[in-house]
Amino acid sequence: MTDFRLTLAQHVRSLGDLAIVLDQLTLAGKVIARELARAALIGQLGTTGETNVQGETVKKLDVWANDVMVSALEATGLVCTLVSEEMAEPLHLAQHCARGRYIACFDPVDGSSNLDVNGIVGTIFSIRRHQGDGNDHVAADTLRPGTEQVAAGYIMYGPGTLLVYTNGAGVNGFTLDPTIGEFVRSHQGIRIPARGRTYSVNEGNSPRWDPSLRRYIEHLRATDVASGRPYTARYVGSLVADLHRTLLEGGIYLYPADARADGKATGKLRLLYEAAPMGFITEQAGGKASTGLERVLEIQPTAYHQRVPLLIGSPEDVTLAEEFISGGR
Ligand code: AFP
Repeated sequence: MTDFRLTLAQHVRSLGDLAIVLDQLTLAGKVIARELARAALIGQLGTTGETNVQGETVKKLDVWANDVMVSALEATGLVCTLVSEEMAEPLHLAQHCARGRYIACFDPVDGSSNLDVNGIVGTIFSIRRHQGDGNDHVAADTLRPGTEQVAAGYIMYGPGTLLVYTNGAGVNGFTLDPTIGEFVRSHQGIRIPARGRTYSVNEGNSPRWDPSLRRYIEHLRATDVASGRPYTARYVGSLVADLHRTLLEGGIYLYPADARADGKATGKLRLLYEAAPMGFITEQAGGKASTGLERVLEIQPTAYHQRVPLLIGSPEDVTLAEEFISGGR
């Protein structure tokens, strides 16, 4: 007998105009998934030869997917400000601000260093209410803490295309069934285990870490059967893939601050469209997201492309990491 499961469109139906925004994001996800699947055949791999505002090499698909996201959100008529990793300044759609109700922050293709090797990448999005009452663009309206998000999610382009989102009422995952073109619920009420057995970090950076963080990772690698150690290391280099595994299986993902002088001293990941949305999703699944010293969702942003250290995952694992970093262990 056919198993009729809930589609994403049905799941968001009661969310009013937010449903329209989420629906357009799913459309963008389908279009991006299709392009990724044939990118090597249509000349879409490789770089544009330019660097973005973060000084990173821009891939052709970064630019292309950014255009898709902008078009999809613009078409809703409900989003008045768009902040993207691929745009130095926010795109302000003044014509939508009178009735524009939302600010969208997104990373169109996160983990894009995986693109040319057919690795897993993702799209991350964060939606907040536009607090302004007119069509003026006020930075203070866009630079708001993650606690004000009304929805956040990611689309993971792996063997299957999976959309995971929260609107503050738990976390659900929907897998794209390409035969019917619908995201169908595959992961209901995702809850992260209180503790895991896996850590996920770019250990190549360890010489530049604070000694407290090196001690924490050494602690995870030490054998202690009673507390489930040693942990196993897993690192894809794509936040979406590494966080998705962490959400389902538990453990911790870290991109800490390190001592480089190239702008990464405060971490690598971007607050508005990486750390804050992933923090919202993880908290909604029962986990924690921290800089090591404070809750990510409570950070007051000061710049659109601000970077923060990120420790995210199972609550007991993140709490232990915080204890090491704050000097309590
Ligand atoms: P890219 O999109 O430039 O590949 O960056 C991906 C990312 O922001 C995040 O998805 C990864 O977890 C992290 O950076 C990987 O960074 P490293 O390559 O420095 O480990």
